[in-house]
Amino acid sequence: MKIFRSILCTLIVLTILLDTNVFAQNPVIRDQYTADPSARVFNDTVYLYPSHDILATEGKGRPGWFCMEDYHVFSTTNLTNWKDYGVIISQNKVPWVNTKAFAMWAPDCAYKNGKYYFYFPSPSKSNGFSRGFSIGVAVSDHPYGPFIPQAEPIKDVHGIDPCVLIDKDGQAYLIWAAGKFFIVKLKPDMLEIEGKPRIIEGMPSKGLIEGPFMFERNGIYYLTYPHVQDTTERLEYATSDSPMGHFKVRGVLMDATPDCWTNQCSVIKFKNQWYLFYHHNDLSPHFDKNRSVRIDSMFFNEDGTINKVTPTLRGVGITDVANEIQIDRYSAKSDQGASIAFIDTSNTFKGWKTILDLPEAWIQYNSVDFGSRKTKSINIKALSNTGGTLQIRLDNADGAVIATVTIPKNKEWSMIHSSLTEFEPGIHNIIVQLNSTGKVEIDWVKFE
Ligand code: FUB
Repeated sequence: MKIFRSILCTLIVLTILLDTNVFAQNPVIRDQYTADPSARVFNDTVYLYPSHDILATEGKGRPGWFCMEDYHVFSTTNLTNWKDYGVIISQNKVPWVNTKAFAMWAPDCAYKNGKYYFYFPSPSKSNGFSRGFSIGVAVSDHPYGPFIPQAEPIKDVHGIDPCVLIDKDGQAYLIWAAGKFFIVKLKPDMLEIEGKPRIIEGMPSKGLIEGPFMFERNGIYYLTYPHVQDTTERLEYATSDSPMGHFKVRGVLMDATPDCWTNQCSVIKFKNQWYLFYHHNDLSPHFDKNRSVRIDSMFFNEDGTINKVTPTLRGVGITDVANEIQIDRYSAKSDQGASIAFIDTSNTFKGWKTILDLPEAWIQYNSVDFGSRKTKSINIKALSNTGGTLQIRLDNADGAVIATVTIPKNKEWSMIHSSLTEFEPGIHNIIVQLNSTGKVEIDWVKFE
């Protein structure tokens, strides 16, 4: 009976975890901080292995600095709806990790011969925090765990931000940062290195480099990495015809921003499109050690160079019309009268709102899938201390107006329901415009 009850409890917990629906758009995870995203495609599903930033508190990490004690893994099949599988590794479950360090930094995951290998850096008990990081491995039968950590870190590897490249011939390479970038072959067991680590030559010699991520496309090996060229990290990339180098710096992948000192990225090809996973401090604008993962599309030129990626709020993926559409993650907006703010500055995890406060101010949200079943109405979660009128239209040739909604004067957020005057099947960009004077705040819109 006891065993049966415990199995039942485990199943319930698992079901809750697997059903957790994390938000779409940027940032992609909105109920916790995530950073240093390592994205991998396993079995047609995208898995995201980020660092998990938390706020240091008394006796837990160093206030004002990075603080991480565990890792979660997330997955998606459409880049829009994410599942959180919960904690896969925590520092107090790894025999070799210094549990006073709270420094479970950027990880990666690789698949080989039926097993998943999760690589993560941390100061070790024997090294102590000041003497640098070691890199350990945890092994699982599934990309989402449970992962069993090895008793000791990888021998003769010292540094942070591990990345594993499995080459076309099946050879696995471990790459990491320790002032410079290092690379070494992994033995077939994926747990030990083969030979001596080599420095990757050709990298910038001035300004910090870290977070290496290597991938291959059409015989070109790309090495992406954050680099402090000026005052904060920008993403750059280098190329080579071999994983071992020599690499040549090719350019900037994403410009630096003043608000977030770090950035780190990974690259995947999923359903014929290339994506750049990176981070910013969207949910913590005043403390850049609490970061959030973003995704944007990435495009190659014919000669194999990469177009610089412009960060967006809209991110990627097609939003189902029946979802709560967070138009504050916009694709475009009018220069005046349209702004974005946190719903509650004391709890940023509640997300953002759109504020329209000039006649004809508008905001546009791209790629909403209306499907083929007739959509009849719209729900808008709104707040207005003046009252106002919103017009909802499609960004197509005839700019079809699909709804005109009166938002009543109200001191509280309320749901306003209105019929659609038109329906057009398929994928559309939607525009929400203020068609009156006054001020209307919008949390989200949703169609039925
Ligand atoms: O997240 C902690 C560290 O910050 C990472 O390991 C670095 O690459 C930087 O993002």
